[in-house]
Amino acid sequence: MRIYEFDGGANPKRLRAFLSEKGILDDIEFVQLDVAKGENRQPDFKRKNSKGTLPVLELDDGTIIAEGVAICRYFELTNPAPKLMGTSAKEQAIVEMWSRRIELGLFRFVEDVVRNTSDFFKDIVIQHEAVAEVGRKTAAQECDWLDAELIDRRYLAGDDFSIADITLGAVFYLGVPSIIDVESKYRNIARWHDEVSQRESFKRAFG
Ligand SMILES: N[C@@H](CCC(=O)N[C@@H](CS)C(=O)NCC(=O)O)C(=O)O
Repeated sequence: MRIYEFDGGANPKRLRAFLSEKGILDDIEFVQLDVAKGENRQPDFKRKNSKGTLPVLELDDGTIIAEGVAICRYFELTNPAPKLMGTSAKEQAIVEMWSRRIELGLFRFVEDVVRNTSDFFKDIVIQHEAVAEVGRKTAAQECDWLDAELIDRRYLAGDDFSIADITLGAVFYLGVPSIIDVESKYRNIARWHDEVSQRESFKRAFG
């Protein structure tokens, strides 16, 4: 099996952190594609993933799995320990709830800011300052909400570290510190970040 990725992308980094938590990061072959040069948009790669996004998992039988969380789900089932997506029905649903809240909320809006302001993306996406501005303001609202949620919770989904925390780690990697001053404004998010940053998986993927 191999994983196609772009070294520097937040979505591939999230997958790397997940694989590191599972203890299998070093067992996997990674193939780098240069997004700046459009290698992920070439016909050869689009035959594997017509969306052109990274990461992509290619299994030994040729099966292609795109979407970072779908790839994580595959590894959660093939390498069950440690559990990162919950065990019981209730735990799995709570982890999923938090994953979606972070991905569809903070991640998306921080990504809007980065994609609409960074030179790296200027030839890759249509950029518009208004989208960046909405992203900045909405990301700040998301942080207001998240900080209050984290007052009495160690990790996002409760007492156990999960993929939801990894996704929030990817949001930090993507650019939260430059977009929002977490350290001075959001005490509980900063406390969470200080703790998870000590994990080997965060150091390897996001460090
Ligand atoms: N929903 C996808 C998003 C993947 C994504 O946007 N990946 C970025 C790298 S972080 C990418 O491939 N960008 C290049 C492009 O869209 O051309 C996932 O979760 O895997």
